[in-house]
Amino acid sequence: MFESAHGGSGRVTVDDRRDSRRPEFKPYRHPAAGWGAAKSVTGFILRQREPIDGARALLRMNQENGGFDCPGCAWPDDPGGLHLDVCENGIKHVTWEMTGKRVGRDFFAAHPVRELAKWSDTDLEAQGRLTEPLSYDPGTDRYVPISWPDAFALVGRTLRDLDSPDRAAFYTSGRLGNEATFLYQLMARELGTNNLPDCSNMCHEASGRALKAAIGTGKGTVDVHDWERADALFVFGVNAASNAPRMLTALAGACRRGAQVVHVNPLVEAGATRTIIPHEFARMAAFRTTPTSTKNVQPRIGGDMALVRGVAKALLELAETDPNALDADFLAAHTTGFERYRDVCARTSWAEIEHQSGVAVAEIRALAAVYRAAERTIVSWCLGVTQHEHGVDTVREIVNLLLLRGNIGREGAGPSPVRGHSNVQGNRTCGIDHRPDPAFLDRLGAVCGIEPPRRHGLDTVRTIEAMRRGEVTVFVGMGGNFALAAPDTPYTAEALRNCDLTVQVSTKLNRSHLEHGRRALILPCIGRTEKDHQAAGVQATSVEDAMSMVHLSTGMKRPASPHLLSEPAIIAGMARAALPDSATPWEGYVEDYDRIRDTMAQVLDGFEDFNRRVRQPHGFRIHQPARDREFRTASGRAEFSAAGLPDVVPAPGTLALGTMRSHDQWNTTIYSDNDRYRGIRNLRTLVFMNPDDMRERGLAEFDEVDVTSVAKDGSTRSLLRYRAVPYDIPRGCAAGYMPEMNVLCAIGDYSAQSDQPLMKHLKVTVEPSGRG
Ligand SMILES: Nc1nc2c(c(=O)[nH]1)N[C@H]1C(S)=C(S)[C@@H](COP(=O)(O)OP(=O)(O)OC[C@H]3O[C@@H](n4cnc5c(=O)[nH]c(N)nc54)[C@H](O)[C@@H]3O)O[C@H]1N2
Ligand SMILES: Nc1nc2c(c(=O)[nH]1)N[C@H]1C(S)=C(S)[C@@H](COP(=O)(O)OP(=O)(O)OC[C@H]3O[C@@H](n4cnc5c(=O)[nH]c(N)nc54)[C@H](O)[C@@H]3O)O[C@H]1N2
Ligand SMILES: [Mo]
Repeated sequence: MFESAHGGSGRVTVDDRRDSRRPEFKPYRHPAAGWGAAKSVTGFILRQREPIDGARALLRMNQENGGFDCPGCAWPDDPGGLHLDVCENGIKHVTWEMTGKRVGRDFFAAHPVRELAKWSDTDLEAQGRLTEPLSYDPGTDRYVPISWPDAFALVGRTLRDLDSPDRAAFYTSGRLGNEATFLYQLMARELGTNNLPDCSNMCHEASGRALKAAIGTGKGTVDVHDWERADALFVFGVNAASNAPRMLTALAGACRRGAQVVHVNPLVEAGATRTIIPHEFARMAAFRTTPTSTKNVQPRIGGDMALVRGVAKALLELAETDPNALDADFLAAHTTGFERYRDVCARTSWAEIEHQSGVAVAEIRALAAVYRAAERTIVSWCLGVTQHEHGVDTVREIVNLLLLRGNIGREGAGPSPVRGHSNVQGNRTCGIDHRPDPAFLDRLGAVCGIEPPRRHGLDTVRTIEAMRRGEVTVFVGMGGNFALAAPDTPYTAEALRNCDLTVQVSTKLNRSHLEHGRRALILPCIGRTEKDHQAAGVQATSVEDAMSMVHLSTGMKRPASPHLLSEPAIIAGMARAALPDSATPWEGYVEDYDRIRDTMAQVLDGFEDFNRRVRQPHGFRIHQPARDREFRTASGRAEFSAAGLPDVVPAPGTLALGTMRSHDQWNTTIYSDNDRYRGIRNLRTLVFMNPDDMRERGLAEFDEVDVTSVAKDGSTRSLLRYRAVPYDIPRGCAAGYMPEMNVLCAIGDYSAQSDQPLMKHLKVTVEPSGRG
C-alpha cells in the first residue's frame, strides 16, 4: 500500500505573505466575480512584480485585431469587440506567465534535484521563468546549462538509436498553438509513431468519442450567437465561476432575457447562483448582481446519465398526449435508432432512475417541462460528465435528449462541451491524436511526402504503463506537467524515472522536471504573451476556441530571456536532429509560419485559404457539417444510443469521490491555498462531505481523516490526515482537490469507453485518522 501525507510532494516552506496558516471555512454567500475578484487580481499582479506590464498586457488580450489569445481557457472571445471581458483567472494566468522573476543557472547550481524534490509545487513555480536550456548531470545531481545545438543533438541521437520509433512518446498539453501542433505531430509521424498522448486523454476524450459516434463530429456544434439565442441552457458538471468565468456573462445574459438556466452539479457552485458581470462597471460599483441560474439540480456523483434518461423518459411520456413534445419530422428525416431508444427509456424504471440519479422523480419531470417549453435548447458540460467510467454513454444520452426535439443544426440549439486548455480543441484538429483518422493520414502523407504509420499509438495511461515496463524509453512533454496531471502519482513518477531520456518543453520549473529519466532536458520556450521573432519578422500563431473559431494570437512582450526559443523552433530543432535526411523544410517552416499554414491548408479539412481567412477580424469558423444537419456517421444520420444505466451507487460504507480544481488554481499550478467561492482559506488537504456522512463517522469540521481509495484491482491507496469539511453535497458523495488526489487514482482505473482516468469517480472510505 502506498501512503502519503502530502499527495506525493511535501511542502517545506511557508508562504509568509499569508497572514495565518490556520484553515478556515466560511460558506461564501456573495455573487461570483465582481470586486472580490478585482481585489484578488490586484494582489496577485503585485506579487508577480509586474504591475505595469501586467495591466498593459490585459488591454492587449482578446482584441479583435492583434493582441494575444488569453491562455486561461477556451471560452470564445466576445465577437462584438473588446468589452474587457477578461476574468480574474485569465488575468492571473497571464500575469503568472509574465512574472518578473527568473530561475537561472545560479539557482540550479545551488540546489540539487533531490533537494528540489522536497519543495512544494507552488514554491517550484514561484521561482519564475526558465531562462536557458538545461541538462541533468547525474554526477552532481543538478541541472546544468547546455547549448541548444547540443540539446537537439542529444534528442536526435537518442531517437535515432531507438530500435523502433514506438519507443518514444510525445505528450501535448492543450496550450500549444496550431502551427507548433502541426509540426509536432508531423515530426512524430515522420519518425514513424502515433504515440501522441495528450491532456485530452484526461479531459474531453469522452466527449469527442461520443459526439463522433452520434453526429459525426468530435466537437460541439454551437457558437456564442447560439448561446445568446437559446431559451433553455442546461449546464452539467461545470464550475463556471472558477474555470470558465467568461461563461458567467452568457449565463447572466440568458437569465436576463428570460431564458431558463439549469445547473446540474452535486455541488451548487458560486457561478450557479448570482454574478456581478465583470465588464459592467456601473453594476459592479453598485454591487448589482444578475442571477446565473433558474434552477439547480444536485444528482449524486456519476448520476447524470440516469438523470438525462429520466428527462427523456418524462418527455416521451408527455408525447403520448402532446403532439409537439417531440420533433417528429426531424426524427424521421435525420435520425436512426429512435424506436430502440424509446423502448430503452420505457424499460428503465422510475425507481431505477431515481435511485441511480439521486434526484426525485418530481424534480426530473420539472426538468422535462423546462425542456419541453423551450424552442431552443443548448446542453453544455465539462469534466463532471466526462471523467467517469460511462462518460461516453452519458454524453451520448445528452445527444439523445437533444435529438428528441431536433435541438441540433439550428439556431440557439445543440451540444456545447466546455473545453479546458485554451487550444486543446485546436490540438486535435491539427493532428494530435493517437488514433488518427486514415483519411487524415492519407492527406498528410501525400502533402508532406512521408509514410505516416497506420497502427494506433499510445494514449496517456498507456504511455505511463509502457514507460513503467520499459517499452517506451523516451518521453517528450510539449508543455504541461505530466508528473502531476496524470493519475497514480507515484506510479507515474516511477514510469518517468524509468526512461532513458525525458525532455520537457516548459516555461516554469515544475514537478515533471524533477521526476526525470536517466538523461533529462529542460527546454524553455517563449510564452503566448511574448514576441516571437523569426527571419520573416514577428510571427503570430493560431488557436481554436471551444466553438471552433480559429484566430491569430500575437505576443507583445519581450521574451523572458534572450535564450528562449519558440515552440515551433524547438520542435524543428529536435526534428532536424532526429531526421537529418528529412525532406521536410523544418528550417523554412520556422522562418515564416505562413509556410506552415500553407501546408496545413492542404492537409486539414476546413483550413482552405488558411493564411487569408485567419487574418480576417475574429478569424474564421471551421465548417462543421453537423451544424447543417449533415451527419457524417456510418448511417449518414444522427444516431441514437441505447445503453443500459451504470450502477453508480456507492457500496455501504464507501463514498464516491470527485477530484476538482479550487478557485485559486490552474490545473497543476496552485496560486494559493484558498478556494474563495467555496469559503475555504489556507487548506487544500481536505475532503468535502455531506454532514450526515460526517456524523455517521463521528466527524466534526476539520477533523483529521484518512482517505483510502479501492481500485478496480482491489489495491488501496491512502492520503493521511486530510480534513473533513461539511458541505452541501448529496449523501454518499465527496470531493477534494486535484492534482494532490491523483495519488488515489490507480493507473488501471480508467474508463473502458474513453480510456480516461476515473478522476471524478474514485471509490473511497473516509475514516478518522489514526484508526487504521
Ligand atoms: N481558473 C481555471 N480555469 C480552468 C482550469 C483551471 O484549473 N483553473 N482548468 C481548465 C481545464 S484543463 C478544464 S478541463 C476546465 C475544467 O472545468 P471544470 O469541469 O469546471 O473542472 P473541475 O474543477 O474539475 O470541476 C468539475 C465540476 O464538476 C462537478 N462534478 C463532479 N462530479 C460530478 C458529477 O458526477 N456530475 C456532475 N454533473 N458534476 C460533477 C464538480 O462539482 C465541479 O463543479 O477548466 C479550464 N479552466
Ligand atoms: N485528479 C485529477 N487530475 C486531473 C484532472 C482532474 O480533474 N482531476 N484534470 C485533467 C485535465 S482536464 C487536464 S487538461 C490535465 C492538465 O494537464 P497538463 O496540461 O499536463 O498540466 P498543466 O498544469 O496545465 O501544465 C502546466 C505547465 O505547463 C507549462 N506551460 C505553461 N505555459 C506554457 C507554454 O506556453 N508552453 C509550454 N511549452 N509550456 C507551458 C508550465 O511549465 C506549467 O508548469 O490534468 C488532468 N488531471
Ligand atoms: Mo482539461
